[in-house]
Amino acid sequence: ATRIPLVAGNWKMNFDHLEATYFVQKLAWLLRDARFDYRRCEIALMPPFTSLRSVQVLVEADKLSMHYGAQSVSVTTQGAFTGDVSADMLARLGCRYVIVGHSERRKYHPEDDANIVDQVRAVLTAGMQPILCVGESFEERRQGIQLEFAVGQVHDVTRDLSDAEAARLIVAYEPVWAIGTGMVATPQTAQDAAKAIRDDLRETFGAQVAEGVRILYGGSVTSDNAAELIEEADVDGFLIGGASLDVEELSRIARLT
Ligand code: G2H
Repeated sequence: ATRIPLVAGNWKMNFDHLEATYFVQKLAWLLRDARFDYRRCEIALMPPFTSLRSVQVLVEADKLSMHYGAQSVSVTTQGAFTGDVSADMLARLGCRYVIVGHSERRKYHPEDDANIVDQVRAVLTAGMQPILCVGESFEERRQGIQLEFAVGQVHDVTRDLSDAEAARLIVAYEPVWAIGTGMVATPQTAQDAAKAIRDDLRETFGAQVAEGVRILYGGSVTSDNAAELIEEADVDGFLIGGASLDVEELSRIARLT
């Protein structure tokens, strides 16, 4: 299968709507100057909710070949849920992706596996694609159970999906010890996890689905390590936090991917 790599910038709680506008324009200019081929590598930005509309307006007005999405979503469709944003609201803003189950959401908000299953379901129902984040902490790695752990997280959340739903899934393997620490996983570590996840998807959903699902690596990705990580057979791109806040750096990573 030919999987088009995805470079996704997870801005976390950074960039208001004006900063987002500036960033997207600058990124588009940099990539145009570099004659970047968006068909070879897909680019997506995940701004905070408040900046999504600005990104949408710019992408539509300038017909930019970038995609964008949100960092989380409500599991309910509408009603008395103060502070929540529904999947339909995001879909109507033109979002293609929603990050689900990022370790920071699991840590700072009550997002457990049951909630994450419902988020995945909400995203799919609204016609978008979930970027499901999984990955072990240092403790699981120390115990040598990192692969079972990450595979188990994917398996538990996705096992009730239909094959057609699973085909729209994107998985981001983000070992918690590598997030924002500057301690990037080695290419072999990233490949081992991505392969184990793909093998499990193959068992559950068959070869066609498993070969099509993109598995990203996340955790301290920079332009210094992206090129060797993307060489790995089962690493199909990146979910990038810190380095995605520097427009020159993000454009470098996209060109290396
Ligand atoms: C992991 C990653 C982006 P960073 O959270 O999802 O962040 O690249 O800063 O480690």
